[in-house]
Amino acid sequence: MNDQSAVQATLRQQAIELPSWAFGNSGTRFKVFAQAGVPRDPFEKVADAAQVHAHTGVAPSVALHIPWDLVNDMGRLRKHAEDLGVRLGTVNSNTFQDDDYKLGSLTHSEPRIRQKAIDHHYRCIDVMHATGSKDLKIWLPDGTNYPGQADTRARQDRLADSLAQIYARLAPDQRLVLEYKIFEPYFYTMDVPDWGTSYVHCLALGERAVVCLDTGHHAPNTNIEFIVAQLLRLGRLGAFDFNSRFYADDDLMVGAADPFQLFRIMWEVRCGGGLDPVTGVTFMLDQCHNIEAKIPGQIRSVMNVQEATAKALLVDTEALTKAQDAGDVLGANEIFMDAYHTDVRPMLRDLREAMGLAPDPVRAYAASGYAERICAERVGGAQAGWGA
Ligand code: PSV
Ligand code: MN
Repeated sequence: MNDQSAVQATLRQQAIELPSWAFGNSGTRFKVFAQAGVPRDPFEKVADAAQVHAHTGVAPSVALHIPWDLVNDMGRLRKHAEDLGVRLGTVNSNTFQDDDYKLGSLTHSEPRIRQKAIDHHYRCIDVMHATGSKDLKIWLPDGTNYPGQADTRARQDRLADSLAQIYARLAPDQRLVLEYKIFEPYFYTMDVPDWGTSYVHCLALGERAVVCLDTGHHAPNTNIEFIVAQLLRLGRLGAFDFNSRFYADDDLMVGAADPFQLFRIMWEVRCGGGLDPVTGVTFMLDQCHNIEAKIPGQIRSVMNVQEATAKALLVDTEALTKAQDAGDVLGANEIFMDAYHTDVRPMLRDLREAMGLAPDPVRAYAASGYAERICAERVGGAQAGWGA
C-alpha cells in the first residue's frame, strides 16, 4: 500500500484508546509528584482525554479502571464523554488493591475470596452495560513469591474455572481480554505470565476471549513482534497496552524508548490485517506520566503510534516479497529499513489538515489555553491518582 491516499485513509480511521489513569497523578513507590490541574474525578479525566482526541483526531475512546472510575451514575459519565466527542471504551478490572487478594484473587484457594474476585468482574460487566463498553480487560496480579508457596497447577485450574464463570456473564457482543505479565507484583510465578498461558485460557473459554499484549510485560530482548504475528495468525490478538520500557514495566511513553520496535510491531500488525477495524484489535495506551505533563504526554504518544503506523504502511510490500522470494537478504532488509527511515511527519501534518485539525497537535494544545484553564479551575478537592 504505497499510494499516499490509501495510506492516509488507513491512518484517518485508526483509533487509539486512552487510559483514564494516565491523566491522574502517578509515580513510583518512591514518590508521586503531584501536578497542578490534575483531574479530581472521572468526569475531569474524560474531559482531558477528549482534549487529546480534539487535537489528534484519532483517540476517540477512553478506557476505564474499576473501581477507580466508578461514579454513581455510569450512564451520566457515558453521556458526558459523548457530549465531549469521545466514548467510554475498555473496562479494566482491578484485584490488586485489596488485602483479601494478598495470596490471589481469581486463583485464590479460599472460595469466599475467589467468589469476591469473580463478583468484582460481574460488577465490571454491569458497568460495561451502562457505558456501552465491549471489552472486559483482566490483568491479574496473582502469583507467588517462593517455590513451594502454592500449588501452581491448582491455581491454573481455579483460574480457568473463575474465567469461565466471568465469560459466561458477558453479552454476545462483549469480549474478555486477558492480559499477561512476566513478573510483578509477584516474582517467582505469575499466574498469567506469558502470551501462551493467556492464549490457552482464551482457547478454553471461546471465540470472544482474546489476548492483550502489554509491550512492557516481557523479558528484556523478547521479540514482541513475533508474538504479535503469532497471535494475529491465530485470531486471538485482542488488544495492545502500549508503552515503552527501558528496564521493566516502566510505563513510559510508547515509541520513546524504542521507536524501531514500535515500527516492527506495527509492521506485523499490518501484515496480519490488524489495521482493519473488523479484526477487532484495540490499540490502547497504558502509561503513566510521572514527571511530564499528562495531556501533551498522551498527545505525543498518540503521534508516536501514528508515525510508526505510517512507516509500516510505507513498506513496499511488492518489492519486499520479490526480494524475499529471491533470497535477497540484504535487499529485503533495505526495503524494510527504507520505510523506517522515511520522515512521515509532513504526511501526517497534511493528514491532520485534511481532517480539519491543526498540523501540530502538541503546539495547538499548548496554544489552546486548556492547561492554564484547568490549573486555575481545578483547585480544591482530591486529585485523582493511580489507584483512585
Ligand atoms: C499492570 O501492570 C497493568 O499493565 C494492567 O494493564 C493494569 O490494568 C494497569 O497496569 C494499571 O495501570
Ligand atoms: Mn497493561
